[in-house]
Amino acid sequence: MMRNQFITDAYIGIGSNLQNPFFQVAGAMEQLALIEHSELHSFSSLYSSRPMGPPDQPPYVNAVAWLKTRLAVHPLLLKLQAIENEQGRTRDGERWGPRTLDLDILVYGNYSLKNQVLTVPHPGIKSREFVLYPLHEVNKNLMIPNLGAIHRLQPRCYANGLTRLSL
Ligand code: A4P
Ligand code: MG
Repeated sequence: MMRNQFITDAYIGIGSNLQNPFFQVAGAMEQLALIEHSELHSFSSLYSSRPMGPPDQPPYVNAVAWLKTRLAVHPLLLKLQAIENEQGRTRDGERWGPRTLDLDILVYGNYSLKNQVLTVPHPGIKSREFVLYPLHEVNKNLMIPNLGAIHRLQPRCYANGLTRLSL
C-alpha cells in the first residue's frame, strides 16, 4: 500500500553540476510539487557550492525542499529516482562524480533506518555545508534523528565558500 494514514515531513536534498545546474534544480522543484499524495511545503534558496569528491568537476547548485507526504519512505525514494531519470541522470559508477540531478532523502519524519537501499537520515548531513545551510533556511526548528537540532549543527559546519544565489 503506497499511502500512509499519516502525513510526514520529508526533507529532500537537491544537487546538480551538469547541463545548466540552476535549470536542473528549478525543474526538480517543479517535479517535486507534483508527487502524488504529497505537498511541497517550501523550498530553500539555491546555493552554489564547491564540489565534494573529485575536484575536477564543475561547482554544484544545491537546495532543499520540505515535503509533506503520505507516501511511505521507499515509494518516496522511487518517485525521486524517477525524477532523476527524467532529467537525464546516468549512473556511471564514479563515487561523488558529476550529475545532472541528485535527489536525496535527508530526513523523513522521526524515522531512523538503515538497510541496503536506504539510510535515513542521510549519512552525509552532518559534514555537508550544502545540506545544513539550506536545511536551516527552510526550518530553523528542525530536529534531526540521531543528530540533533539544525540550529546547533549548521553553525558548526564550515561554509566552504557556499553562496546563496539570487533569483
Ligand atoms: N540511498 C541510501 N540512502 C538514501 C537516501 N537517504 N536518499 C541509496 C537517497 N538515496 C539513498 O544513490 C545511490 C543509492 O543510495 C541509491 O540507489 C539509494 O538506494 P545515487 O543517487 O545513485 O548515487 P550517488 O548520489 O552518487 O551516491 P551517494 O554516495 O549518495 O552520493 P551523495 O552522498 O549523494 O553525494 N558536492 C556538492 N558541492 N554538492 C552535492 O550535492 N553531491 C555528491 C553526491 C558529491 N559531491 C557534491 C554533491
Ligand atoms: Mg544520491
